[in-house]
Amino acid sequence: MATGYKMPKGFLWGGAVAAHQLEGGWQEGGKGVSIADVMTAGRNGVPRKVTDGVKPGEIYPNHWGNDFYHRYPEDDQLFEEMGFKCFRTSIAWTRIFPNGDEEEPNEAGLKFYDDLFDDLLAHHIQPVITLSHFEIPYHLVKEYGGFGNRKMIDFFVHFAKTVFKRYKNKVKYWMTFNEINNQTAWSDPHPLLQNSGLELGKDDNWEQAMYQAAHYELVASALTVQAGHAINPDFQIGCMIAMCPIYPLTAKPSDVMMAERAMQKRYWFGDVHCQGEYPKWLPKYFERKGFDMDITAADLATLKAGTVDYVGFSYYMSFVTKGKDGDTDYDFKEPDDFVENPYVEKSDWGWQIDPTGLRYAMNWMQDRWHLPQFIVENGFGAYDKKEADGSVHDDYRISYFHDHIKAMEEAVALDGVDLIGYTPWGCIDLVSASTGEMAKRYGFIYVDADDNGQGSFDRSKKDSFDWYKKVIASNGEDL
Ligand code: P53
Repeated sequence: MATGYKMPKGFLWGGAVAAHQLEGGWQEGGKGVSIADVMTAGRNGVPRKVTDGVKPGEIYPNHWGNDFYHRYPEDDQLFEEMGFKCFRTSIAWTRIFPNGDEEEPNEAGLKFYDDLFDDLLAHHIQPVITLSHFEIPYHLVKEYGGFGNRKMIDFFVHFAKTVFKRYKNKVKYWMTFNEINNQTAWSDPHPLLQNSGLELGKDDNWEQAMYQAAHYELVASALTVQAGHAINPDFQIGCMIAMCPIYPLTAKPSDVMMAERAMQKRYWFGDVHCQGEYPKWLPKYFERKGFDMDITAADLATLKAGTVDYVGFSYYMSFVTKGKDGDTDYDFKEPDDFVENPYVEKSDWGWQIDPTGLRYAMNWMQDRWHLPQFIVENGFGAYDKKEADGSVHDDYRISYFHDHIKAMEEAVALDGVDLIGYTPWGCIDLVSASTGEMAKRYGFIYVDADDNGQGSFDRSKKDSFDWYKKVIASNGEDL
């Protein structure tokens, strides 16, 4: 029965992952150590730690991931069977530049992605590539302080140009920095470490450091967009925003004002990426806070000249905030100023489930940024139970996808949002970014491995595999 709307012709149905969360092979093919390789395993409610190098006795789940490095031919076959038109992954920076500051790239690393992309293309699946997905070379963090240092712009642009030239006939869709805006959150593991590689604790003024690192990343992104278009004018180069709309708890004006401030603080990154300009409130905020920022006139010209072609975004959940009595600055701080939404359910990890929030966010972005959109992550992390016969009855996941895809299709068919494609997160089980668990599973494909890397790593289909296959086969009509 047709319960959904057909998506436009050529719509890119697929799946999404990131190199460090599934490849494993952390020391193979000359790969260097990335920030993900020094992150220990956490658990639900127990944050991961970043250690000073790889320490004996600690568990580092990204060292093995789901072993995609060795098994991708089998996985690509399964993706084709589901009907994938595209597959989003990242290029591990440390496979190409093991330390990050080399002049010459590592040929074995380049060859790995050549082979992977060729295999995907042979299965009629186009690669969609993130350049930086929480994978900064650890050497750049230690020696340069990550994106707290302006030199990082050159290292990143050199990396981007190298892979643009190498894969210019294999990859069309690119993104610069994964979830660049998650750095605004003060939580464990701190997204600043994952994203910008800033060494926290060294800097008393973390907030100023965050804005400075973000600025250098935005300049690097803008230079990358320009370089990419010069290498291949057909490239589509997007940003990647973690889209979690923030609602006011009530109609009380101070709640509404706080929610607006919260949205400004999470989404100004998108304003710079898409419009090439800082929003008006931000210089005022820097001034009020006494932040001493290194933002030059040349940087501002670069930002203007390097706006993105599309908005890539993740959507998992929405948030809620409320105003504070007497706070006329509405100085929103995440996550302290979040409150629970009494109207929605939550996952086992406390992520609020809100399909309408996806349609709301798509409308909000279309009206604000006026660019094509690409949903490059969406999904439901859950504990799965593998039955004795090998099956996994993940009806909760099917239900999550049903409701979110329906909301997405309404945004396209009824609201006119310009959407390129949809790639659910963790289409094959992989290591969780926030907790390092395998047990927080997202996949249509089950991987037999536990949090300590024990198991056969064999692949099998969950019930959601056939459900998603049917959705793709009907181009979104049959949900
Ligand atoms: P995990 C926070 C909020 C929303 C998305 O997350 C987030 C995060 C940071 O964890 O991350 C994205 O694995 C990210 C992926 C990540 C995925 O969402 O913590 O781009 O790398 O795996 C899901 O459940």
